[in-house]
Amino acid sequence: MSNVVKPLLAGLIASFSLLCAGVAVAQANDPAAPAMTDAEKEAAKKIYFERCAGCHGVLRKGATGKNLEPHWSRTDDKGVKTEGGMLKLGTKRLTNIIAYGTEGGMVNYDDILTTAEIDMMARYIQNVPDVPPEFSLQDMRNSWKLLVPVDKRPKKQMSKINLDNIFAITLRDAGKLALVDGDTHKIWKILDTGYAVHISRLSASGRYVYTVGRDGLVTVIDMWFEDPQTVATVRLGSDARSVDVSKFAGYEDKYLVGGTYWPPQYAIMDGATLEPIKVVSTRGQTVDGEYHPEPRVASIVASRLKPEWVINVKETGQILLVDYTDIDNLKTTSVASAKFLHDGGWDASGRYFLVAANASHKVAAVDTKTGKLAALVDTAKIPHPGRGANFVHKQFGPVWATGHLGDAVVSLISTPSDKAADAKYKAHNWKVVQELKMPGAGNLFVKTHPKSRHFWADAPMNPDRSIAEAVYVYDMNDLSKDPVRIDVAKDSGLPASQAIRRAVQPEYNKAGDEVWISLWGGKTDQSAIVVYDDKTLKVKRVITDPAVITPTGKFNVFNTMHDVY
Ligand code: DHE
Repeated sequence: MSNVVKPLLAGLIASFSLLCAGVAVAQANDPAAPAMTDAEKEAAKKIYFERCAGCHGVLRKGATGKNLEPHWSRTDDKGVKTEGGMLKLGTKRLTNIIAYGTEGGMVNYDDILTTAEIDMMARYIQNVPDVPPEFSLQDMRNSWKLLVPVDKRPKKQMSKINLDNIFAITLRDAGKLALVDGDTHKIWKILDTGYAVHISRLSASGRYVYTVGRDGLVTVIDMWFEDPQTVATVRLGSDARSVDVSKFAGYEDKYLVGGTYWPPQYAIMDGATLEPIKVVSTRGQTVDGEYHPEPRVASIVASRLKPEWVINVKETGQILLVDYTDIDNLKTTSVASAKFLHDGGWDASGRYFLVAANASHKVAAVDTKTGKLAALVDTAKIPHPGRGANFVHKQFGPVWATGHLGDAVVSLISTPSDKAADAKYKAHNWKVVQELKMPGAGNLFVKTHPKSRHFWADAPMNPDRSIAEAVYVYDMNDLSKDPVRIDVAKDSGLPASQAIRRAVQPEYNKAGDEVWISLWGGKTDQSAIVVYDDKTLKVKRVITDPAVITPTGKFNVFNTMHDVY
């Protein structure tokens, strides 16, 4: 055994036994790795969790981002072995990559991290990854706080606010959620949540807003109070992205399910109180037949056709259809698709869920009626749909759209329809029928509305400021026309800022006549939500306030409840 492998193995064995014991692990380090003080290691660990783990994984095995282990080796189907790793790249090269990004899609951090922090991160990733502790059902139970029991909550809505048109808006770096009245454009309430809430989802009743923070904290907010209140919280683990309620008739809001990145598992809770009921691990085999120790739970949606959740497991490429009618004897269908499942949405019929297998450059479509894979569609690089967007294409009939992080296009995929009049489109089903040209790569979200003929796409991850601060609007009546560029940062009227203010995530109001865009600015800068008239594409309102810091995801209550997109 080589001198390099020996200490690594010892480190892994040590971490494995501690992992089993559920204890935080201090890893043995490779002597070839650059030295770090304990304080530097702690600081780097925090930055890694906040900025890097989402794409590269806690164990650094890679997903949307590359493998960042000190050493890695892989053998392909022909038996050819390749070796690599951070130690091979070395501090200088890694410093450059972290500072300036790569053409492969890694963003630049020179405007987010200091030179000293970049150097520290370059050294950190040459050291053996830290393995965080496991998190059991009992840990969840210990973290659970029922702040207002169900019988102490209002029996009816106490305010006159139009709840259907409330927007739940993530204030990412502030660790808060703003509830904004979509009718008056006024902030109704700002509530504390977990760190960098990732998504908000609505109860089937439209009364409760569920949030999930990157730190794994789930909160449930009751909007029936005169003044909305957080009524329960629970921790799912140390890193999470997704939640949804049960939506099948007779089970509405009975359960909540939450997925974690770390530990790799999902948890089922009581929908009204968040009391933990069951935890299920997602560790196992990838669709390529390798064991993966960290298959993270990406998007989750609730079916209305069956009492099931669609749970997408990123690294294994398995789409789990989890039947929640008997939680003690849980029945799960595993649908093999492609690796690196991420975000996705329903087609117009609500039968097929389309999910990006992002680093495989594919979209997987699962047929929730038959419980089988309907299609694996090859697309341009790194599809990133958010929930995608459905509309009827003049030439190709019903399509579902996704943008791309890695390519300057929006892909339109033909989806099946039961309508006799749509039979003529059948030959196109599950094919990319058109690619709409974008000004550059770096798209994250697309959106339209059944009442609109406009189709909106952002490009917040594009390194060019003039592209990242704008959104692009296509006319669905004539998709051969270039999109209209809207400069959201300029329209906000906010003073010039050093940090790029990324225009992110178009979201319609309930009526489908306004589009709200977040300006995701620096982590201490006052920012804004800019509201556009969907017909005229003119600014209708700029919602700003000192508390509006790093707004990102916005979730209109009605559209989120009814999957309108
Ligand atoms: Fe997201 C959805 C994961 C970075 C804003 N994001 C999702 C989903 C997943 C995910 C799995 C689907 C949830 C669902 O539907 O159940 N996101 C990740 C990451 O792993 C990643 C790449 C890195 C990370 O560290 O988290 C990442 N996401 C971001 C951002 O940086 C964004 C732009 C800003 C932010 O607030 O963090 C961001 N992600 C969003 C939003 C959605 C989302 C707004 C929901 C879109 C929707 O319309 O439903």
